[in-house]
Amino acid sequence: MYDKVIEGVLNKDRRMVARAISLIENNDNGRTKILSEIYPHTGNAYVIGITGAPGAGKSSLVDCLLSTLRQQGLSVGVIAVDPTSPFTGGAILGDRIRMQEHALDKEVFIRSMGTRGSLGGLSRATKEAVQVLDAAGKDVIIIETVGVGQSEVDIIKYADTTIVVLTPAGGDSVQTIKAGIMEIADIFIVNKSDLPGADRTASEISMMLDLGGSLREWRPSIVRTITLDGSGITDMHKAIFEHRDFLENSGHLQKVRKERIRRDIIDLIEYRIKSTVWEQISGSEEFDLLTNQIMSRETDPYTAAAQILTGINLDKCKV
Ligand SMILES: Nc1nc2c(ncn2[C@@H]2O[C@H](COP(=O)(O)OP(=O)(O)OP(=O)(O)O)[C@@H](O)[C@H]2O)c(=O)[nH]1
Ligand SMILES: [Mg+2]
Repeated sequence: MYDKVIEGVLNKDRRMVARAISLIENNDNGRTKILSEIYPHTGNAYVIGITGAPGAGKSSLVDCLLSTLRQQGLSVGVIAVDPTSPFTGGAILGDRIRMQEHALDKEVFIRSMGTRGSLGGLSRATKEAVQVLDAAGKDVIIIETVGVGQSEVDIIKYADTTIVVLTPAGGDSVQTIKAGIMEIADIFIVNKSDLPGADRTASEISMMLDLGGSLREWRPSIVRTITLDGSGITDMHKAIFEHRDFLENSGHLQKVRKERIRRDIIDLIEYRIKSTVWEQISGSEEFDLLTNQIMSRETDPYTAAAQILTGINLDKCKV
């Protein structure tokens, strides 16, 4: 069965792409096989991350971007990560309506992913879904995620170009947005620029960049957009490709991708060790006993950890 899925992905069969992502998401037994066999066919897609507060207009911007990318003849995959939704395996209603026109386009694949699965599973599954779309020949992959938790910031680390969407609303949006998210932006979008305060928001971002005295060679672009009438969308598109050119010409793209591979290997090793250890200690009497001994101060967690480790068989995680 897995061979059929793998072949389907490589042949750009949409149903099989969807199937592969579901299997990965559910941590199916075939997950590793699928991912390792498609891996040689990955590395060609350009990944764009788009993040920002709930309702900032991310999906609307993705929809506009889909149009410009399609006009360029590029095939596109979209993964909308919805950390608030336990549902998965299909588009969220709002996004479905917003991107409806593109959903019928065979060169566009839209998928939303919820929080089903374990902690940290969200970023893992999203990262792996990117690999599936990459192997299926998508030229560009867009990850939309609400900029709230650490897990979402982690996902964005897998993007080549990261777009942070802000809105003029409130006036102090720039101050309240999480520092971690500000730092990962390659492009700032001030969406809903039809609302008052857009200029102020844009200049606040600019000031913040000046104050930051950033050592980064790339100064993030600031683009004002109105998705309602498409204003600024061409500029956003241009900014993305300028950033891509910068990454390619400066050698940063290679560097960043290499760093990402190293992190992937470490993540995989950690994951295997953790689950092997967990399998062996959960429900073990020794674990229970030591916990009680720590409670009564007969021993301490440091000694206990060392003692447990001596009994752990790590051979199991090497296969
Ligand atoms: N005035 C105005 N409203 C906009 C603009 N762009 C989007 N909106 C509206 O903002 C609301 C949220 O848009 P979405 O594109 O769903 O925003 P989002 O960031 O994807 O939202 P979540 O995925 O729920 O976090 C919708 O009602 C849009 O119609 C804009 O440029 N101007
Ligand atoms: Mg959205």
